[in-house]
Amino acid sequence: SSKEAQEHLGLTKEEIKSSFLENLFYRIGRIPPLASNLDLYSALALAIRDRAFKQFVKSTTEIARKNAKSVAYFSAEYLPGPHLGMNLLNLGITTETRQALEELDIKLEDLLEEEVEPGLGNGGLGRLASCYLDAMATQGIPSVGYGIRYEYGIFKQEIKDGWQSEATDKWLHFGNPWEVVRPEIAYEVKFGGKTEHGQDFNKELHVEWIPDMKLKGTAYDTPVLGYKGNGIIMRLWRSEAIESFDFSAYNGGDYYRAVEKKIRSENLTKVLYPNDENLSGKELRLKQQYFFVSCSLQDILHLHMLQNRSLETLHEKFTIQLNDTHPSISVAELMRLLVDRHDMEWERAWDVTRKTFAYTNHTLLPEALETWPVSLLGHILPRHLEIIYEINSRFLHELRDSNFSGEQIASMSLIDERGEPSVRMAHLATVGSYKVNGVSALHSMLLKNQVLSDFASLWPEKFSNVTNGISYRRFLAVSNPGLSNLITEKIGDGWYTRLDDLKKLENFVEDEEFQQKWTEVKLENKKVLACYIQEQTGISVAPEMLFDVHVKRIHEYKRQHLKVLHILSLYLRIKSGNGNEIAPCAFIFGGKAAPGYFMAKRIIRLITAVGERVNNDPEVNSKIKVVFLPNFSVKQAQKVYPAADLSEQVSLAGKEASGTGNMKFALNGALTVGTLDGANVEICEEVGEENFFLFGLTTAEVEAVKAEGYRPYKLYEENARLREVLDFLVSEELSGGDTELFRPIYENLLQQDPYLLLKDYESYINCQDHIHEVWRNKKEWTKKSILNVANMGKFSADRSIRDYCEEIWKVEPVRVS
Ligand code: 26R
Repeated sequence: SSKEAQEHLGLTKEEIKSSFLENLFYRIGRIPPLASNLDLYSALALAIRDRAFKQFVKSTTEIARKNAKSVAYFSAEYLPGPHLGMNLLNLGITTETRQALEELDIKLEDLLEEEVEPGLGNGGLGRLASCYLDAMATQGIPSVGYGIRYEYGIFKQEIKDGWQSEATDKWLHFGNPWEVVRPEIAYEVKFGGKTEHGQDFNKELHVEWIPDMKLKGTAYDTPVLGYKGNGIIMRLWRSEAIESFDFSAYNGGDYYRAVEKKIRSENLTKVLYPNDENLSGKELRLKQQYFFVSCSLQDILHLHMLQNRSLETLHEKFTIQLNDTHPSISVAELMRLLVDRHDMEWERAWDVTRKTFAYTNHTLLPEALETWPVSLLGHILPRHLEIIYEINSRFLHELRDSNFSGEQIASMSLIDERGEPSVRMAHLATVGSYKVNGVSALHSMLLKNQVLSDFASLWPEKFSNVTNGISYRRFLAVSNPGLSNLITEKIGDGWYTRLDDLKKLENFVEDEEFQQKWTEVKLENKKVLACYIQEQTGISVAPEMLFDVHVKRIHEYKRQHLKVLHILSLYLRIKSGNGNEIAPCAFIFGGKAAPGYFMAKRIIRLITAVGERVNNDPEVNSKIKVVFLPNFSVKQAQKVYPAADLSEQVSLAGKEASGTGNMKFALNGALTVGTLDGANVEICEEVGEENFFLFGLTTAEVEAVKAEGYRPYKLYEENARLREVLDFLVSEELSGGDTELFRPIYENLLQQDPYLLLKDYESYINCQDHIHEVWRNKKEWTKKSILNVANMGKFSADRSIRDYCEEIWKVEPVRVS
C-alpha cells in the first residue's frame, strides 16, 4: 500500500515530524520554543534534503547497474529557485509535512517564506537549465547538471530615488541546507604558463603544459528531485587553493603571502558576472568558464573509467550539452585531456569529441556572441590556444576541399581576423559538436539561415530545433495552488506529468460555474500580489484592475520602453479628458539591468518616474497605476505569474530567442500581448490567434524596413500623437525639472531607434485598445484564459527533454520505483 511505501521511505507524518525535531535539536542546536523561523526552516530543509539524497542514491545505483548512457548538462548558470516547496511536492509529502508542523504549532507557509534562493544565473538561460534538471529527474534520465558554485549570485536590486542600485547577494550567509560538500571529489585546474613540445619515452610527440598557477575545484552537490521517484544532482564547483596552507611560505615566515594565495584561489568562483547579452571580455570570466569545464570533464572521464575500459567509448556513455557557448572551451579541454593526458591519437580524440558534445544557442544578438581575444586566451590557456589553432587549420582545409570561397572561409574560421584576432566561441562549439540547436522554431530557423548559415550548408543534418519548455510543477502546481486545485478537481492531477492532459480543460470552457471559480481564483491571487506590492513599494493597486505585467531582464530589445510609451499615451489621454474607454489597470514591471548598461538603467528610472507622476495624480490614479517591483527573482516570479491578467512579450521580432516567461504567464491563465518573436509564435499557434493579442512587424518586415533605411524621425514628424508622447519624455512635468534625465532615451529613439519602437508603436497602441475592449467582456476574457491554459501542453520542459533525448542525446530513461 502507499502507506507502507511511505513508511519505508520515512515519509509519513510521524516520521517527518520526528526527523524535523531531531534535525532541529542535533544539527541546528535548538528546541522549538527557542527557535526562530530560520532555525525551523533549516531543520525542515535538512530533513527533506536527506530524503532527496536517498532518491538520488537509488537512481544512481540503478544507472550504474545498467551502465546506462548519461547526459551531462554544462551550464555556467542555474536559477533553481526555492527548493523546499518543490521537494515536498516531488516527494508527495506537502500535506503530511503541513500537518506534522501544525501539530507543533508551526505554519509551513512561514517556513517557505524563509528560504533564500540561489541566484546563480542572470535570467532565461539559467532558469531554463534548472527547469531541465527538474524534467530530466522526473523522467528518470541519467543526468548531472554541472556548474559553478558562485559565492555571490546575481546582485540584489534595490530602488533608491528611482534608480537601480546593486547590493551583494549573500545567499550563503545563513548556510545552505540543500548542498553537501564532497571534499574527496576534487580536481586540479591549471592556468597560464607555457607549453613544451617534446618526445616521451616511446619517442612519441608529447606536449607538456607548465602552468604558472594551479588550483583545486571541489564538488558541492545539491539533489534535484523528479516528480514521485527519481533524483539527480546538480554538481557545482567551488575554487580553492591546492594546499589549504602554503607551508614553504609559512616556514619562510611569509604568512601573509601564503594566505593571499589561498584568497586568490578562492576568488575565482566568488561572483557571477551580471551581464546578460552583453560581453564584458573579462579575464576572470574566461577563467571561471575554463575552471568549471575542466573539473566537470575530469569528473566525467573518471566516472567513465570506473565502468568502462577505454575512453574511446566515451560518447557511447556520455553526452554533454553545452548551454550556450559559456562552456564551449570544453571542446579544446576534452581534446587536451584525451591527447595530452590519455595519449589518444588526435584523429581518434577528435572523433570522440565531436560525438560527445551538442551545443544549444540561446541568442542571435551580435553583442552577445562570445569571442575571446587570442592574446588573452593564449595567456591563460596556452595549450588550448594551440589546440584551437590545430582544430581550425584542419577545419579550414576541409572547407577548401569543399570549394567554399575565400570570403566564406574567413567568415567561418574559428578565428576572427578582422581587428584584434579573437576566437569565435560559437564556431568552436559548432565545429566540435554533433548537433546544434536553437530554442524555438523561429530562432532555430534564423540560426540556420543567418548566423550559422555557412555551417548549415556544410552540415545540414547537424542543425535542429528544440523549443524551450518550463516546469509545470514549479510554475503551476507549487506556485499557484488555487488554480492547480481547480484544474485537478476537473481533470485529475495527470497534468503534473502528462503533457496533453490540460487539453481536457477545453471541455469546461462553457461551464459557467467553472468560469466563475476560475475568475475567483485569479482575483484571490491578485489580492495576494496587491498586498505584496503594497508591502514592497507602498503603492496600492486595486485587485479589480487589469494586471498588465512586464517582468524579465531589462534590455532595449525587450522594449520595456515601448510599454512606457503606451502608459504615457494613456496618461495624456486621461489628462485631456478622453480616457473613458480605458479600463482601470495596473502596470507592473520587474527585472534587473546589467550594472554597466546605461540605457537599461535609464529605462528603470523612466518607469519609476512615470510611476511617481501617475500614482500621485488623483486625476489619473484611479484609472492607472505603475509599479516597479524591485529584485525580480524566481521566488518573486512565483508570486507574480499567478496574478497576471496580461503578459507583455513585446520584443522586436527576431531578437528574443525564445522567452520562457511567456510560457509561465500563459500557463497561469494570463493572455499574451506579443510580437511574432521567439516562442510567442508557437504559443500563438497553440492557443489560436483569437486567444492571443498579436501586434507588430514580422521578422521579414523588420528586415525590409532596415534594408530600406529606417528613419524614425520621419515617424515622429508624421504622427502627432506619437510626437506628443515622445516630447513628454523630455518635459519638465515628467522629469521634475531635469529635462536631460530622459533625453538619452528620447534621442536614441528619434535618431536610431535600433529596436523599431516607433515603427511598432501604432500597432501596439491599437492592440492595447482592443485588449481593453475584450477585458470589459469578462466572460469572453475568462474563456480565452482557460483556453490558454488548456493549450500549453507543448511548453512543458518534459516535452523539451523528450525532444532532446530522442533527437539529440539518444538517451533513455532508467526508472526506479
Ligand atoms: C556572453 C555573455 C555576456 C552572455 C550572453 C548572453 C551572458 C548571458 C547571456 C544570456 C543569454 C544566453 C540568455 O539568457 N538567453 C536567453 O535564453 C533563454 C533560454 O533559452 C531564452 O528563452 C531567451 O529568449 C534568451 O534571451
